[in-house]
Amino acid sequence: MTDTHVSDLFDPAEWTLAPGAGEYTDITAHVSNDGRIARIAFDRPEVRNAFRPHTVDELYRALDAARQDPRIGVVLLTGNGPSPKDGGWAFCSGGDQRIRGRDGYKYSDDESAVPADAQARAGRLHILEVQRLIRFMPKVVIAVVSGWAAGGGHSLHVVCDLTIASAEHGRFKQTDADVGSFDAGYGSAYMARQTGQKFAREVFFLAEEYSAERAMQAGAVNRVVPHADLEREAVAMARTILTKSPTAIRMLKFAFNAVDDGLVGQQVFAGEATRLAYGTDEAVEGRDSFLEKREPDWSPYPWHF
Ligand code: S0N
Repeated sequence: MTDTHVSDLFDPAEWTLAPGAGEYTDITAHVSNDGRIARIAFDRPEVRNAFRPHTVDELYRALDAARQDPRIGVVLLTGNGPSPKDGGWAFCSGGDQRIRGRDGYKYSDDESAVPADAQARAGRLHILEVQRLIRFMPKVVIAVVSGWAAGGGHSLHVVCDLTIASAEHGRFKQTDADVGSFDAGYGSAYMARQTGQKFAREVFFLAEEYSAERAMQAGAVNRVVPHADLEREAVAMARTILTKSPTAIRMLKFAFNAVDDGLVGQQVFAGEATRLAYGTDEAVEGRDSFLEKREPDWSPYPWHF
């Protein structure tokens, strides 16, 4: 696909190719012209944007690049479309079932394309590493659900901070139990925290399709908008978030996470607290007293109540 024909919803005037994105085959990665929003999209519309390990490798790299870019505050995760085969739209339909083996997913459906050093990376379920990257990056990740969110694609939208969905094409279905697969982590247990146990169990146990409107009623989707406006509305949400304090947003994200993330959640939140503390005169005195080989003078710093 050329850069000007990424997806029917993609506005080429808004975006430039992200650094290194020209090498990607399974995703597209762009940055808004002002450098503050990343748009990362599954680009396998002919299979409803199912991911193979190679897709996941690229997705991880693109997300990590966005994480490390200090200008970027919001990431839009979406699926390009429509399918050239039948016009269908998808956010993501999860793991590519054609290459699923007994110990995970094969690197590629084309064995001749597998690089020698990729053998050790085959047979993995490393979409979970992507889930953790989304969860722990100190930026807001918005799932922009342009069509089907199914299986592992359903789980990805669950783990994103916010979800905006197409009114006409946004469709949700958790097919894990249909295909002998199960996301027993964020995809299910965290979904139950969002929607309540009964709805989450119904979604997994019955594996029935449900609409974007129903997902919003259940608390799993933030906004449902006309399909043609989906990316424009997602960018507008991102622009609103970008008017806020970056430190406040990152502390809030990690505070929302902490209650469900156990000691890892506490560690992430505490790391941010330590970083803030390093900026105080009190912490600087601790460092300087060590370097100057003297006792610290804490007298200017009261025991606040
Ligand atoms: C998405 C569905 C509901 C769309 O139905 P629709 O619109 O009728 O289209 P189809 O005709 O079915 O599909 C069009 C073409 O796309 C191919 N295709 C669709 N999905 C996949 C897929 N996942 N893998 C491979 N191909 C796919 C179709 O075959 C068809 O191709 P052609 O035209 O050649 O016939 C419907 O397609 C559907 O139900 N898809 C399957 C959804 C699914 O079961 N996904 C896998 C679920 N499991 C996972 O994702 C596990 C992922 C994982 O790694 C994991 C592991 C451990 C812990 C957590 C996870 C996790 O993240 O979940």
